[in-house]
Order: sequence, then structure tokens, then C-alpha cells
Amino acid sequence: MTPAPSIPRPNHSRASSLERIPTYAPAAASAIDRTVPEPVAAEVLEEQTYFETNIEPSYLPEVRAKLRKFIRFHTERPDPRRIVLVTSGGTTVPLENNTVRFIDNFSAGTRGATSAEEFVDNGYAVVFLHRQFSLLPYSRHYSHTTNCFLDFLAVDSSSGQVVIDSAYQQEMKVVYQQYRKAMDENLILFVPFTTVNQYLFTLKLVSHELEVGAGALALFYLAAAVSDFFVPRSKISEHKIQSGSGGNSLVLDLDPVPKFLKRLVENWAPRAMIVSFKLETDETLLVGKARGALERYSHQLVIGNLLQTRKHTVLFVTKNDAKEYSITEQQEKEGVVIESVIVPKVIDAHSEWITGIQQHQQQ
Ligand code: 9Z3
Repeated sequence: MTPAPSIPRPNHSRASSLERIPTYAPAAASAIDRTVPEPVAAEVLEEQTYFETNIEPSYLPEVRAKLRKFIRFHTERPDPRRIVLVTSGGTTVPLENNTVRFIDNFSAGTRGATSAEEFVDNGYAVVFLHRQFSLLPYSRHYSHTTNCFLDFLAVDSSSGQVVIDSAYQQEMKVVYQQYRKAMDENLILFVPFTTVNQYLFTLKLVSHELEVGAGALALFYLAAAVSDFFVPRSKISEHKIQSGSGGNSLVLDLDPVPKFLKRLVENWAPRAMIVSFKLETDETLLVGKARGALERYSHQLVIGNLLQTRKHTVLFVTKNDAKEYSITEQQEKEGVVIESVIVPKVIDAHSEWITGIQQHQQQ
């Protein structure tokens, strides 16, 4: 995607105030470091237990109906479109049923939202399964406190009307036109989640619908930061945990979230190409962990990234290969995003995957 030209923001904007302090990226010493081995993949029994004992979100039938319509719209045309499921943002783990408190993670949804734009730019339709209120394709340029949209406005002295500041006209025009085209051509279906339970139920639903409706034309691009531990329905407190109830401490007893990737690959969407992301903070662990995930879940590609460098460097790990891709500091300053490198490479792999499946079907 052609990056919108980046224009230096004036000093008086909110973007240059304390809001720019990256409180979302804590000091490395306090960041996660998962040296423990990869948990085992969930099998059929874990799947049954999970989906029978945890509650299905009530809005799921509505998602199913919209999704079917969207998939049909893109596949039942003379030149069927490929469809990518992009998952984006972090899942929460509620500590109470009437949720006051929950566990969250750092993910802002930048990877997912930016990648969705790149996929649209390359002719894909996108099911954007995202954490509600995290970054969205296109509007990400003007949302959240680090890029407050009010800073892009000005009052026109002759008409007295609020207008886009002349310094940002060109940049905003490019983004707006891309946004308008994507919306007018029905290229993105926005599907929200907040909790890890909502995410898992919706992922299973979308997988099934894409398998049936799109087969190998479907691509899974799993960039969401999914919680590793949660409070299952059998253990969750109904009401707000009282501050005095546990004496001087609150002890949380969390269960591991089942790893459904193997079920997705083997059973939910066996004809689709599956790409997962692997996040680490220790560089020395990244290749081994990514390879471990690939072997355990037997999908096609793991994109490894480090918390500290994820905006400019990623590692593509396949069965026989590990290849690093980066953008330079200068490119980053000029507004080039690493997703403009990642997405075309993933699309090439998807093309090969489709050819492979077609050849297999002809045999
Ligand atoms: C990623 O690794 C994403 O690239 C990020 C993007 C979450 C780092 P942001 O939203 O960050 O742009 O701020 N996603 C996968 C993270 C993850 O939890 N993967 C699981 C794991 O590493 C496997 S599914 O075990």
C-alpha cells in the first residue's frame, strides 16, 4: 500500500503532550518472558469440554448470518475473491461474571489493522475479528490518544467552519479514499470480541463458515494476542470480588486456555492456509518457539516477532526455512510499515497453497 505522506505534527498538538509516553510498553525487565515449553495442543475431547461447558455468546447467530452473506458476496462471483480472517488485538479474561475486573494484555491492534489495509489493497476481502475499541483499519491513523483526531482540525477563518487543517489535507485524502473504497465495495466485515471466550467461540464459527464457503481461498492470519490463562465458568465469581474477602491478598486460580490451533488446522478449516504469530521477548528463544509451534500445530507459517522490535522486524518460520524481514529506521520515519513487507509475502505463500490444493483435488 502506498503510505500516506507523513507530515510533522505542530508542537502544540495533544500528540506531542504526555499522551505520547508509551505507558503501553512497560520496561523490559517487567515484560513477559515465556521460557516454559509450548503447551500441548487441544484434542477433540478438550474441544468438546470447552465449548460445552463455557457459554456461547448470545449474538453469535447474528455474526453467522452476516458472515454467510459476506462470504457469499465475495465467492459467488465470476472471479471469486480470496478472503482473509485477520484476528487483531488482545483478549480479556474476566475475573467476575458481572465484570468489574479483568486481565488484559498490551496489544493495541496495530499489526492487525495495518495488515487488513494491506490485504484490501491486494484484492482480498477481510473478516476483521478484533478486540472492540482497539485500532481499526484506516481510522487507526486518527484514533487513540497518541493521534487525536481533533489535532487534525482547524477553524476556517473566512467561513467559520471546522475543516481539516491544510497541513493534513493530502494525507487525510489518501486515507479517506482508501477507506471509502473498502466500505463501498464491502471489503471488510468487522466482527468484535472482548473476552477470550467470545474470541474462541467466534473463531470456531468463522473457521467453519470459511471452510464451507471459501475452502482454499481462505487465509487465516492470526495476529491477536490471545490470553494463555483464564477463569472457566465453573470457577468464576458471580459478583464483584469483595476487597476484604481474601484477607490481605487475592489469589487467582487460572486454567490454561486450550490451544485450538491444531483443531483449526485439522478439523475446523483443513483447506485454508493458516498463518499464526508467535510473540517472544527473548531473542534467543524466538526461532525455537516458532518452530515448536509449527511442529505442534502442523500449519503452514509462523511469523515470529519480539515485543521490543515488532514494528520493524519479523521472522518467517516454515518447515524448512527461517527468514528475517525488516524495514530500516529511515523507512519507518517515512511512514513505511513492516506489514507492507509481510502481507505480500504471505499472499505469495497463499497463492502457492491454493495451487497445491487444486493439484491435490485433480489427482
Ligand atoms: C503477535 O505476535 C502480534 O504481532 C502482536 C502485535 C500481538 C505482537 P500490536 O497489536 O501487537 O500491533 O500491538 N500476535 C500473536 C501473539 C500470541 O499471543 N501468539 C500466541 C503465542 O505466542 C500464539 S497464537 O503463543
